[in-house]
Amino acid sequence: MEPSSSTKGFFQAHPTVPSQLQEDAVFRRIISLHLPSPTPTEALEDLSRFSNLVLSRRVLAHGADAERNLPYLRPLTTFGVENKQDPLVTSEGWRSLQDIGISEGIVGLGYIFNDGVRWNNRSYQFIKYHLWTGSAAMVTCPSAMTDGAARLLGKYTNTENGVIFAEARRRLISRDPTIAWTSGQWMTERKGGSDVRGTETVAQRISAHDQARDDVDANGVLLGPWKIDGFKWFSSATDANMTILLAKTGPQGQVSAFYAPLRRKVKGGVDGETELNGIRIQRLKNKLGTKTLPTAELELKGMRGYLIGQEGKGVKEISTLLNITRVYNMAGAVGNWGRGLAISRSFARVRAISGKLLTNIPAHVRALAQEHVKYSANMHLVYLVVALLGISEGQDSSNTQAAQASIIPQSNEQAMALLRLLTPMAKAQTALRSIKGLRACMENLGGVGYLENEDPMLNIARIFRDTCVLSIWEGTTDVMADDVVRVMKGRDGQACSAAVQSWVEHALQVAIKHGFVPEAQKLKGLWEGWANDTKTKDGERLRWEGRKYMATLERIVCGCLLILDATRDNDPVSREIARRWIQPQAELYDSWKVETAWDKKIVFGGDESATARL
Ligand code: MFK
Repeated sequence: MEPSSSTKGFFQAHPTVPSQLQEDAVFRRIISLHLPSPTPTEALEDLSRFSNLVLSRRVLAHGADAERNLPYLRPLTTFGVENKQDPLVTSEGWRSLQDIGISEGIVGLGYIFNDGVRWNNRSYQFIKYHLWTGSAAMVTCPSAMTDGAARLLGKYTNTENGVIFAEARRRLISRDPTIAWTSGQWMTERKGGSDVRGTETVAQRISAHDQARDDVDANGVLLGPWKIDGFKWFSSATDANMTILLAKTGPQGQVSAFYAPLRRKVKGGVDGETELNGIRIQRLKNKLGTKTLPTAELELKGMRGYLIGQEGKGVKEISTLLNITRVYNMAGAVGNWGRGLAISRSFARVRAISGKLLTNIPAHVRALAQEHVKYSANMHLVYLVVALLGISEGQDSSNTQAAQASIIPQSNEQAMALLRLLTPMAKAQTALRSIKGLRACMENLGGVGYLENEDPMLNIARIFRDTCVLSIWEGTTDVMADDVVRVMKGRDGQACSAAVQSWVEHALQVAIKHGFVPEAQKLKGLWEGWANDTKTKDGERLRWEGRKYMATLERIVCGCLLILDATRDNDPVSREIARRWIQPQAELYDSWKVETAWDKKIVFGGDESATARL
């Protein structure tokens, strides 16, 4: 829509956020790196369609509806009796976005193996997810837990209750919204979120005699032989079909993991009537962001479920799920940030100050360029972790440019070691950086950025609010630092260090061969310090400085990734980004005007209209 004549001096046109597939140079490089080379046409067509869909009026209207009509509870029936049937109300927009995510395969794509093309499904899934997250009004949270639950249950489909787990998994990964399920992940209790050993919820095995034949879930499947009582304090996605939860078992009160459907058939009910499976929603949380997401306090009284894996191994079991939700967390962070930057670029192309477009104001472009360097580094980090996750599940990245460029490690052992170490670091760093980055994006739009816009296309404030949670849930920054230290000081610490060392050394050889000599020296020094400290300092000391060690590891790994990417084709902008990331404090240019010209190329790439005055 054209602005009115009174605003014309400030805005030369209405800002229109372009498809990130066309316009986000970093995203395009990630696609070319991590999808098979040459990029399959079917993938490009799907991404092209989807990149337009996520910015369509229909999808944005669903998001706006979900924000306007927040979930609420109706705990009592008309006659004041507890409403066990349908106490939670969600919006049309929320449910529609959930269905779109399901049918687009936001979870399912990770599990569908293509015949013919060798393909890392995880890479493709998360590339699509990058486009989705800024438009999805947080249905990505249940998607993350659904994916993690599918992976966990998939490990146990050949066990005693395997048929039940297999059926749940089939629904969790389905792309048909009429049969697909979502899952919750209930760990956090009043005693604390990070320390799950303090779990107070208890599960007791009931005798076969006490299991009535008509104790069945909403689909007629027998309810599990464990009765679970307790209280869950922060339970996201209370509208899910099932959950994975932790509860203590046995005389020693060891933490075990359970599967439980959320609904069961009402005994004697008519027409297949169902109710919650021993769950009372005490209240919904009132949060800074993620408002569309029904996060609740739940009282569990006689909830019925099935044990997953070995009794007492609940933390280990649920870590399968956690490691996947942490990948969603990091991909969500760079996805939201990428949307914020796309909005910032589109705004700069139309906003004029004293007759000059923001694209021609060096200070503005400089700040944008600094953000683009960090975004680029974090994108490479996230999509390495994503590829490693796929490899850990038996998928194949060997026919990608990432493999040719030695971004993908040579051996599986090396890949597993990198995955274990980089997951917590990447989760923590991308969350912190994207929160800061989106704050800067709000500022890029001036007052408009601070508005809770009715125009959902430009609502960076909403994206910022939703991003703030990413450094908190799924383990805070300190918990992630603690996890990194556990890995380095644990039984596999030495093997892990050796795996990272050989990956870094190879990257440094490539760097020197391609003229990144000072950068290679800098990274070498950082790596030697990191490796030496993590070997010689004790765990307690390392934990005290945990954030510093994560930031240094990020600098090293992202530096290597940016170099390995840039040397593929010697793209000048990519080389520049690598130099800036590795030596952020260095004086790299002869004059500020030269620096300004590079800033513009980093932000606007080959966009002729924006870079015309270089
Ligand atoms: C955009 C979308 C994003 C996602 C949305 C999700 C919605 C989120 C809702 C939530 O917030 S859910 C709750 C989030 N809570 C956490 O993330 C918990 C944070 N705390 C931790 O991660 C702690 O490190 C942990 C609870 C795991 C520590 O517990 P313990 O009991 O001290 O664990 P311990 O003894 O170190 O490890 C037990 C076993 O698990 C060990 O294996 P072994 O028995 O073989 O020795 C560990 O190696 C293994 N383990 C622990 N963490 C692991 C792991 N294995 C692999 N990966 C890990 N991350």
